[in-house]
Amino acid sequence: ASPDSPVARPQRAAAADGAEPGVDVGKLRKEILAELIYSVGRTPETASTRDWFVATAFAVRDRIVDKWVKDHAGPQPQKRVYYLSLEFLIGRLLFDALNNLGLTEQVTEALSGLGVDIEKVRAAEPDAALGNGGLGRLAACFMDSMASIGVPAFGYGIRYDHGLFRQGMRDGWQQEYPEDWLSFGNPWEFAHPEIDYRIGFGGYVEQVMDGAGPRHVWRPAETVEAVAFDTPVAGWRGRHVNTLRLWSARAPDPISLDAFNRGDYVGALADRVRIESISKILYPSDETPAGQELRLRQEYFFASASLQDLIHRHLHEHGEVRRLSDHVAIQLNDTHPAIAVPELMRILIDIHGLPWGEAWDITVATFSYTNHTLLPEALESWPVPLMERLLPRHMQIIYMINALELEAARKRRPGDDELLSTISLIDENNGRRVRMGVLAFTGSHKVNGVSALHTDLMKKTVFRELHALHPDRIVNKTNGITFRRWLAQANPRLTATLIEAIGPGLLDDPNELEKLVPLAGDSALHDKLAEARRANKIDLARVIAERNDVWVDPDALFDVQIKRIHEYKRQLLNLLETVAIYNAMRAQPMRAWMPRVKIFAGKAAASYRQAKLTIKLANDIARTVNSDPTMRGLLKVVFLPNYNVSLAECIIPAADLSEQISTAGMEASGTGNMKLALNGALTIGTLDGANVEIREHVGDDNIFIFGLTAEEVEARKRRGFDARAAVEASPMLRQVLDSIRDGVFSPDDPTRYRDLVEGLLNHDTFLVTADFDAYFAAQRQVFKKWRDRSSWMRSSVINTAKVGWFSSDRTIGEYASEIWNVTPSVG
Ligand code: T68
Repeated sequence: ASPDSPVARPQRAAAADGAEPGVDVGKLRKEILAELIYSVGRTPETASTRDWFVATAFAVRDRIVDKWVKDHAGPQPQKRVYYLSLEFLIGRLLFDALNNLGLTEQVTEALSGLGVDIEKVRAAEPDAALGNGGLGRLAACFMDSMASIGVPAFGYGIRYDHGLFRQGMRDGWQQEYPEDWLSFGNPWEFAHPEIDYRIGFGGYVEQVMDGAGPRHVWRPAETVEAVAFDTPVAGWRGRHVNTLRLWSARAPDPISLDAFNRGDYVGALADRVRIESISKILYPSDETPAGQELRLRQEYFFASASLQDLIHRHLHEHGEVRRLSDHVAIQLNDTHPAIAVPELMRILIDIHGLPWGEAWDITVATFSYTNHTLLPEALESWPVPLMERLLPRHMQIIYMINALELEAARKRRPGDDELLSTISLIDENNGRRVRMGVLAFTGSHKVNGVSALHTDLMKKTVFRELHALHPDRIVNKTNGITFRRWLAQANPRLTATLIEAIGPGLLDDPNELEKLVPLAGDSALHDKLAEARRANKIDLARVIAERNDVWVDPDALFDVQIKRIHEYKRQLLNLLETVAIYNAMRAQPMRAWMPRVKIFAGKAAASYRQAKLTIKLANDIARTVNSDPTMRGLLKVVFLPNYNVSLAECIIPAADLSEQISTAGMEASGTGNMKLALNGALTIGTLDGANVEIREHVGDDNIFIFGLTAEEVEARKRRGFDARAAVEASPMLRQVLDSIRDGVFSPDDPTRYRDLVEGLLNHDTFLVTADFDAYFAAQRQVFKKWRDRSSWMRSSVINTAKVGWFSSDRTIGEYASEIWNVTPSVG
């Protein structure tokens, strides 16, 4: 089966969108038809599903544009927010737009009148995957929320020709294939070849004298043009429309005619290919440093284009740069755009002639920075020689910032050399590198973590010294998700049931979900919810059958772990429990086992061997278990290939159990945990990231918490953790590891997992063995509850009812008031 085959979708709930009554279906039908003929150049007789998609998208886009143009006309009375992110994991946009404009019903009807099934049209849209995982998806949710609550904003990023790779499986091993979302064009975007900025690289810095004294001039050796592509982002009920502006790299000279005329046709294009490679491909690095020049070029390319663009707009509206921070707030999504800090300094000083002190005050007042990880290997740093070669003026500015900051710190804590070396922008321990985290921190007035625990750990670990020097700088902004996509669009059946129970107010205000609490024990509601969920599970079962050729029982418990594959996320722990259950079921086949399906999905970074081996192990276990007749279908294991936003929208509404089992202290927040809880799955998880706050909201009885806490993890590691002793103490774990090591799941290559098991015993960095028994016990609690249908359903309702707080509208509201100092115009 093709990994991109359409996902079956149910009928939508009436009024589950921002319905604008009075939109004439006949008129819409005419508009779609006109787009098909005049913009796509097809007739209904010759149109493919893709052509219909493009025609529909154009018709919908037209309705957004009027408002968009109005929202961008003239100076903004409000401060504008610029969200700089190297990733926007937006997924498909058609239903986003339809839902927010309240056109879902009408467009469904209009298309149906033309003999076209909207679900097929929906599936014809490529899934825009300009991001790796949570960080990129968060940026997409934030764009929706900023438009919905009325924060005037631009998202700035890169228009990669190829997004995150498509994941295929060959013999159970992950294969990466290029992704090609633009191959048929993109009806949502407006190309603006006239909006183009020059981005320099390399060269040298000169000091020149002008009227005001000495000035630095950077003479780059090479120039790249950044060209704008704009996508309008319409918020809820179309009240506000923002812009996602993505930059594409263009060579100033399209071809070398000299080379061409010499007959060197490849050489004639070589420069262009090299220069334009900047926006060719998304870096497939989830929390592993790319360590490559191209990545640094991407970062500077988009940071510089975005700053030039926003300053141009600011000057046009306000005439001078001195009051930039009154009108502009720039959010750095992780350190990837942190080079914007010295870039703004360069622009203010070298181009606008401001003195250093004033430029620095403006810079710090304008920037703020979000940290998404504490993992030391994921903290970005660049070799000084590389920076000096590529960005010589920026390196001078970085040295200057460093000197002034260290000087200030020395005055406050004389003699504390330890302090100076930890807060220095230059890491001297690893062959001189620029620490981008320190640069982002130093250049920002606010720095935020993404969950309460993560923020707390930031203060105690990576930013301990900087926090001591700037105690008001670090703040928490617990992540959120847009309920419009993750409830209303992804799960129309649940949404319709909820609206029937508590009214449509929940669409505008997620806190209204609390109205479910008094109904949590209502058996009639349970029946309706169970029916909706069963239908979602049948839809997912069909997708599993199609993609994996495995049939799963929709009445089984669907136990779901969907996220990037990473050792700290501990897919391995889940697999070990799977094997333990498999062993137990084989040993006692006649016990009354509850049917369960273990569902995994996620991509591994192409260079991450251990993660790719985990995928292979999952597939090996799946093959063994699924083909074992003694299982009688009571246990099924599935690894769904090519996890992306669209697949998530299909899995999440069908999940019963949500696996959030990272080693405590390592998952900054998680956002899948929120999506699954919202859709009524119960969480089994550690006290990590936002799980901690989810527990506070849903209550202890409605979540399965197990394992070491972040503090205990730290203490264990300090003491030196002995995995062998842990395994000796757990006969079950021993048996599980023996069977994997001895080739029970890899008879074709019995030694395949020997190193994996030995590695676990020698250095269990992520404390898998330490948490195994507790996890196994928690899984037994899950089944105890699952047997008691009404208790399970009650907890499920409470989960949905209590997670309204995790709406990204709430998160954005907090950024607006506590970081950006802007007042949302809606809500
Ligand atoms: C995620 N980070 C966190 N990083 O892991 C997750 N990294 O806990 C959190 O919920 C989410 O951010 C949103 O805050 C990432 O997704 C990356 O994708 C990434 C990409 C490039 C380089 C480093």
